Amino acid sequence: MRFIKAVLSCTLLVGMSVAHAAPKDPGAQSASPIPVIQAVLTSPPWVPPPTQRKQPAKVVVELEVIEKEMPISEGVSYTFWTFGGTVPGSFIRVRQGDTVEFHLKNHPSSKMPHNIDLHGVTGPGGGAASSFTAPGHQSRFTFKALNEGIYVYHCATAPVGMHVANGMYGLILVEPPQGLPKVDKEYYVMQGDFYTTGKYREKGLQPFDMEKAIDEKATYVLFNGAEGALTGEKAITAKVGETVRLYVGNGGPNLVSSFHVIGAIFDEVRYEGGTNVQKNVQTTLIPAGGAAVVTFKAKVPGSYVLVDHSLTRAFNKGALAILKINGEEDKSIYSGKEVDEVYLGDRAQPSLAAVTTATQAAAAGTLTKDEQIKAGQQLFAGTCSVCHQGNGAGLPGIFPPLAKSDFLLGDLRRTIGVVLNGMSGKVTVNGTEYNSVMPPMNQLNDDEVANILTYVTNSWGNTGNPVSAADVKKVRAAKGVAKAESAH
Ligand code: HEC
Ligand SMILES: [Cu+2]
Repeated sequence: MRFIKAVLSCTLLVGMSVAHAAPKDPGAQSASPIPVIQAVLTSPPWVPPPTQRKQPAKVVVELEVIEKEMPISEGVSYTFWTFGGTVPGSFIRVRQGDTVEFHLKNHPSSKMPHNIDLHGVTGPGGGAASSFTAPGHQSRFTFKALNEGIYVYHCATAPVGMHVANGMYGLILVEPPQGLPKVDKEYYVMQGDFYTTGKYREKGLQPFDMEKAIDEKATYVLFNGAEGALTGEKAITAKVGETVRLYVGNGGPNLVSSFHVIGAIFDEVRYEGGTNVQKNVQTTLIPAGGAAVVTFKAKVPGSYVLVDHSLTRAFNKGALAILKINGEEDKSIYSGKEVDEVYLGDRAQPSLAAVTTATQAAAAGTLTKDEQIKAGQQLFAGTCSVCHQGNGAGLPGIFPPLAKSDFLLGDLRRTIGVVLNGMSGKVTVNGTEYNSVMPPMNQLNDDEVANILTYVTNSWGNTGNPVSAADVKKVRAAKGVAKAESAH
């Protein structure tokens, strides 16, 4: 529905006029006029309709740079620099042989100058040299789309890495003259890595961290510019029997993507965005500043998870999106049972509103125990329940219980230490010995640990005082000490 709306509103803007062509234009019929067409641009995940033109045209593209604050994760915002107000920028679709008149505008509210380098342009800088545009100005250049393919465009203003890290990239499709084979659904997905001074999911407005960017230590790796941009209500969809085509780009600035859809095999991949087609592909590598076109038929209903198969990026940095396929089961292909919720935890559908409420309350100094418990419950589901189970009962012989655990309730400082530093070796809980390993959970910030433990110490029959972020901070500072204690 959103797609139709986008296309309709764009179609109204399409101005079609006819210019009497310069006959030297090689792609054009010598005497016939070249149509002048206003390009239809779409916001991700939508793709403009096929050009369906038999001849080249002069296509006018108007793209505006807008610097704006937008959510990057639940309760976290970031000042993005965008082509067209979205990350990735507007999708541009032209036909091989078209002459593209490109207008780059830089909104008056911008603080920075910007330009554009389109990988589909043949010429120095891919347009960058001709498009340097100060705030409140616009520039224009023209290029001929000589080669078909799917191409990345990006800002190339110094410091280039910073402009790109702030979201300045998108895709331009140059269709082959005969067009691409017809499919049922087309979507626009683009990966990017982001660098914030705060930790992953640390709340509030997060500034760009140049040092992390230079070290290539991404805080977030995302599809379409925000955690949850393509999950839950915003998941992309298809019906059983439909053919889905994804235009997948990678803006970088630094990381290459091992693009994979959990549970699907790509029938065809136009790898590196080129014209060769590879068939039956599980994972396709998309370099920074590169793109691919993947096509597959939706055969079995369910939730399919798009990931960068460098998996901590998917599960700990946000590189995760959902394709929801609706329709009839086909038991001859797959016996049933949905994607395991435990596998995805809270990642598939980040409903972390209570976490945001608690963070805001903590900042305002009004945080209540009840708010901590609600936030902790959501975080526990995504972080701890996979082992200790949603009801805190653990699993016999492997994961000790948190419900009514004498160990946990006996020494809160020690318990905080277990969460931050992990645990290994023998531990006795309610008279039963466990000898296993819990990995450190030190990716959680002080607020998150405090809220989780307030939830844990006030659930399943446990009762206790709230744990404060200050308590956690103290234990984190005394890391070595806590480790020694928890080993006993
Ligand atoms: C990957 C599985 C795993 C995850 C995730 C995990 N734990 Fe554990 N946890 C364990 C194991 C295994 C032990 C026992 C370690 C041993 O035998 O030395 C343990 C021990 C504990 C203990 C001490 C023993 C007890 O039952 O009181 C506490 C407290 C605890 N975990 C809390 C948490 C909390 C809170 C989280 C989420 C922030 C969490 N754990 C996440 C596996 C896990
Ligand atoms: Cu820029």
